[in-house]
Amino acid sequence: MTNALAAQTQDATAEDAAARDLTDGFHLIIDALKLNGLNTIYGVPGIPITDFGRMAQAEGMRVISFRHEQNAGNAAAIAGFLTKKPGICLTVSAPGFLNGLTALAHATTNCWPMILISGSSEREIVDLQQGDYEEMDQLAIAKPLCKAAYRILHAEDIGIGVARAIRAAVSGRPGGVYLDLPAKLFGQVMDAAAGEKSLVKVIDPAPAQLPGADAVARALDVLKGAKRPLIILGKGAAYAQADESVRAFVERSGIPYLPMSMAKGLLPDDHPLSAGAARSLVLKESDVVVMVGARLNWLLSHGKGKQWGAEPKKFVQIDIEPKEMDSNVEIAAPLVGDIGSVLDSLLAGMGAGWQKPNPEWTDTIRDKVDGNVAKMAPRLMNNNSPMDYHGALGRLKTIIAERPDAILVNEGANTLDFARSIINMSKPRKRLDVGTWGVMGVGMGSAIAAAVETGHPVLAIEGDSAFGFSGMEVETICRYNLPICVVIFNNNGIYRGTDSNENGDGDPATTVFVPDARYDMMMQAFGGVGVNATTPDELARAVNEAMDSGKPTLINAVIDPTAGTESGRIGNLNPQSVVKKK
Ligand code: OXT
Ligand code: ADP
Ligand code: MG
Repeated sequence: MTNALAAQTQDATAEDAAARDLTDGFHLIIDALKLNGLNTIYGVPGIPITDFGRMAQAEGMRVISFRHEQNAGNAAAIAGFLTKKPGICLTVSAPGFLNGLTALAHATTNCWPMILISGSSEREIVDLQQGDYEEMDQLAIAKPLCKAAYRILHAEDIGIGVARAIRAAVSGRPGGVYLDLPAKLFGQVMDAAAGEKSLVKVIDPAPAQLPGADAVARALDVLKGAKRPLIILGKGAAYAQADESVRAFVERSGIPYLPMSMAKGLLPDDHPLSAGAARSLVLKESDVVVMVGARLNWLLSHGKGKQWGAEPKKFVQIDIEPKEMDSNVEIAAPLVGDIGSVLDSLLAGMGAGWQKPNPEWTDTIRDKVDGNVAKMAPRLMNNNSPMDYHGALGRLKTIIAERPDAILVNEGANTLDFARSIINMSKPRKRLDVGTWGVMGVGMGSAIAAAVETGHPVLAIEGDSAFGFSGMEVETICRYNLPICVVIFNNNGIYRGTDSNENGDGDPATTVFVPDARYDMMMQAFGGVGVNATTPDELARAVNEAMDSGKPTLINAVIDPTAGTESGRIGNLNPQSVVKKK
């Protein structure tokens, strides 16, 4: 070895040693996330977080790069719902942050844990409003739209900052948390040993919350006095992963249950106590209603009005959030606690002498369910071309029944409402949809997170409008080769494809799209499988093939443009104009 080379080698070793003793913001954030079992990031790269994404990937994290932050955020939100751990979304400053913020607000509204981590510009310049690159006071903007918002300014605070974010996201009522990381933080250097010591592994992030004995006794008293009791299961019950307790409570009590949309499958939809196909009847006729992780919001007409019948009802409500009680109507027996603990306490209190409801009540419900199911059955068999919702969904119902582990993603208006009532779910957390806001655009993000988090095949049933909000992510699906089959219910528009513009200026009506578009070709553009299906049989063949092969697939399902109705089943929420047309 020449002297010069030996000297060079020595320098390099000294440098390596020095480097080994130091760490920086980049690595501390990665280490803090990994220490807490958060190993997947959904995001879009760019200044100042490009290198962070690269390093996270190099350090063994799964980093899924999207085409738009809102979709990455929706993926993180649904990852939170599926795993009970905060889903992580990573965005660049100002515009990227704002793109992710809708998803953070969506996660908060739905009570799902998520952390939006965003890079931000230089504090000194932002605070003096001197016009930095992508300048924005992101922390202030995020605060009203999420459960908690924090900023970390110093590398030694990263451990505590990440721990705070995790605890805020998952404890109590889960929700979205914003974590602001100014660009300068990433490069801050500190001693590696001190850095390691500064990290925090969050112990018991969502502690069990037991209800008081008096609250349990009160609830059981109310239930014992019921003649026509009903259980409503909400997506909080699905989130809680207390599946055995939910099943035991329903079956031991013998009380019929109504699943909210994302609670379908907690018990199989064809369970003898399911009142899903007798919704109107049970809401109207029940006298005592036990809410389990469901809110009395717009989806349940706020617990009052015509839908709930003339007789006053008594509500028992199980929720982790005390403020939820009495939010819309009086709650006769509030049970504040986590669903598993509360249901187990109720089960213990029911004892051996528990009286199941009078068969007159359960038989009436059974008759209604059987009647409604029988009425729908023949419509699901049709092989019409162009397809209607029933013919197409009838085939997809069979496919989901044959593949109980597959995850169903669903958005649209008619596409959503018909699929919800037609397709039975048989396992918990297998149905992912538009949630509390009825928001379009969650489809591809949800599908990607479902595939990434569970490894199971995903069937995404999408209205053509709904799909358009996140459609570019088909490239992401192909890039990561995910087992996702997207079926677009293409009826040429929003609700129907038949509207015309009464102005006569030649512009299309506001609710219609390019007729007979071939969405399948979008998938082909990125190397996936694209199929145009014009009959239910063709559709079934293509979906079965996709679910068997696991290849990224998009099926353009040609639906009769006249088949849908305005706003699906919630047309009543549209305001009406009193001005007569000229
Ligand atoms: O008991 P009764 O007799 O009443 O019968 C009920 C059940 O008992 C029975 N049933 C059954 N019968 C037989 N067999 C079985 N298995 C069975 N199961 C049930 O069926 C009926 C109905 O049951 P269901 O569904 O349980 O009950 P119901 O009464 O519908 O429940 C009430 C609700 C409120 C709980 C329910 O309707 C619900 O969950 N609704 C959610 C609705 C929703 O969120 N919709 C999405 C929003 S609409 C609109 O806003 C859209 N936009 C605007 C927009 C949005 N949203 N977001 C953003 C970011 N920008 C803009 C847009 C752009 S939708 C939309 C696009 C639409 O176009 P697409 O092309 O995407 O879609 P298409 O419409 O297909 O064209
Ligand atoms: P749905 O739309 O299905 O009716 P909501 O989102 O309205 O459901 O309600 C979910 C409820 O579940 C929220 O009020 C939330 O506080 C509650 N919740 C979430 N997780 C838990 C849990 N582990 N234990 C008890 N309640 C929970
Ligand atoms: Mg449509």
